[in-house]
Amino acid sequence: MPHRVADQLLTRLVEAGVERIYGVVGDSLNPVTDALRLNDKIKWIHVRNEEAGAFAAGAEAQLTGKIAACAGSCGPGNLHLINGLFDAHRSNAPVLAIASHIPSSEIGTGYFQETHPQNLFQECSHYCELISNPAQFERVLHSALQNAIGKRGVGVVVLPGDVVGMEMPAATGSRSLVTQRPSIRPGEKDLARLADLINSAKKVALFCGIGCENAHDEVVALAEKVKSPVGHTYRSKPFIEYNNPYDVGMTGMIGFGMCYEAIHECDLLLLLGTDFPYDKFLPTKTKIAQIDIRVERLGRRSRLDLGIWGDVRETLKALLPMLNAKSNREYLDNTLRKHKEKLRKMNVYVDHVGKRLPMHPEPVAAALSEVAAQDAIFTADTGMCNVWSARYIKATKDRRLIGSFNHGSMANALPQAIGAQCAYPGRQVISISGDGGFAMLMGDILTLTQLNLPIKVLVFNNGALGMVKLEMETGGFPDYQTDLKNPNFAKVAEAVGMMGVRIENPADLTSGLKKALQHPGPALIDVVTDPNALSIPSHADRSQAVGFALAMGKMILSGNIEEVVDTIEGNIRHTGESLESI
Ligand SMILES: Cc1ncc(C[n+]2csc(CCOP(=O)(O)OP(=O)(O)O)c2C)c(N)n1
Repeated sequence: MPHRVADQLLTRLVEAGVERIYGVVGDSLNPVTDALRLNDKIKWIHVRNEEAGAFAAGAEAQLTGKIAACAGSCGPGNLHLINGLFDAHRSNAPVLAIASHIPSSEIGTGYFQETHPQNLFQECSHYCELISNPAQFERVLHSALQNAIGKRGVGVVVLPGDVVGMEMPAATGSRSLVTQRPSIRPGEKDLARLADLINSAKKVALFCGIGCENAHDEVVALAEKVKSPVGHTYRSKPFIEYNNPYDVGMTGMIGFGMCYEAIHECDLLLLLGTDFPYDKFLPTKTKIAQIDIRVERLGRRSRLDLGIWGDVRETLKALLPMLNAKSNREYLDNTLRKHKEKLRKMNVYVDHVGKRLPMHPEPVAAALSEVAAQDAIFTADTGMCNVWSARYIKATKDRRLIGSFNHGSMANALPQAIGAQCAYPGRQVISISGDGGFAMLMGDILTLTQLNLPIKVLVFNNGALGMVKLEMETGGFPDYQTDLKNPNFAKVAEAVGMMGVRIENPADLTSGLKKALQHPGPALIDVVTDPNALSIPSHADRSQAVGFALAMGKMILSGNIEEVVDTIEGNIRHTGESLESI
């Protein structure tokens, strides 16, 4: 049997540490799938939509830190990868995408299924090249892998079906992929300038991003030494919130707690490994220093007094001995006291409002956090369930939480859970979606039963594209086309061979969730919640209240009085006991 390009592809992927390829088989990919059939070191993970495959690969790469792979057949097959690849790329997840292509002799003729993947994937990759003949294969594949691993993002190889089936020229030997990252420590002068800034400031606040992923202890030590409150982004929540007496929550639209106030009331803000994009939630008058391993991020969100190019952990390790310990805890203690009070008010939605019908989403997330494993992996869809997850799922040392945090795509949670469960077969994996996001790639629940992946899928079934409804209302638009007519998702799950649990009453929450989580196979929990559940941002913006009033006024003028009453009643019900927290 000749050694084909397809066989060599798998050899190289195994060497790179790839354990599986997510995708859908098809025509031009046949030599690859045939090579897979004969290779026991790498598995094919058969998803129902290539987009799910790309999300799954991105999730695997984010969770393991290693390169993951996905593939799509020519034309529409690989085109489906694109949204998941954008997500992986923007999350700095090292992913190799194999975009299979039409026969090389047909390129440029308008052939059946012809697209130009090397153009299409440019924007969502560090490297994207067409392989036109076997002699070119090794170097292009190596470059795609090395770019994905080194620059952290997507590398794409475009492989025509005929080329991938051709015999490889004589073996060229391993190309020694470099996977070990260097640590970047700033120069002494920069460290001294940073130490001076911190030593001369009275009130220092920290705002932590994903760059703090491996720096929990250093961040807490810094906070302890200079008496700083510590805020964090959603993405860095799992790495910063736990075992952290200085934690003050998140800023931004989905934020909570005292983060917004802490970073505005300090006289020096340290941005640690964060590229938090919502600059209107960042201060403009405070002194700001930023540390990031990506130099291009320094200063692009806010004015800077000092930018430091370095790895957060390495920088803090070098910096800590240069700092004078502060003794005045007034700003820190005030902030922590107010934070505790805000958390108490936030929990009103769980303890009191949460007992009412229609069910509110907050007690659902809080109950899930209580019953989920201490090392569970959560994936959260874009939409309101992000708010509930950010606020009520508690971080622990070993829990992980990922979402489409930079790209902001819906329908990410279920396929990301597939990637998580494949990478960690022994861990509890919980996908959290809205009904809109879930339905968007719902076909892939079939993957759970087909591959017997014991994923637990929680759907907030509020019959609405809730986040958009809220955005419309607070933006002054009457909500339009946001209603969803849903089936009983638990019954759908049962029909496809999963356990289905439907929860309509808060009293059944804990038992229903436990039943699903204890089930050894895949399970779906369909939780019916209030479409009018409002989330109050950590820092309320007056224009949103004005927008809401305007939207209601417009709806009254167009005769939709009943809907207005429903919306307002729902929101009053929802915010009733916590209005003072606005
Ligand atoms: C692929 C994609 N399409 C559209 C949007 C815009 N969008 C953001 S949130 C949202 C609604 C989400 O609704 P649902 O999943 O039901 O969750 P809910 O907000 O109701 O909890 C939409 C349409 C998006 N972010 N991604």
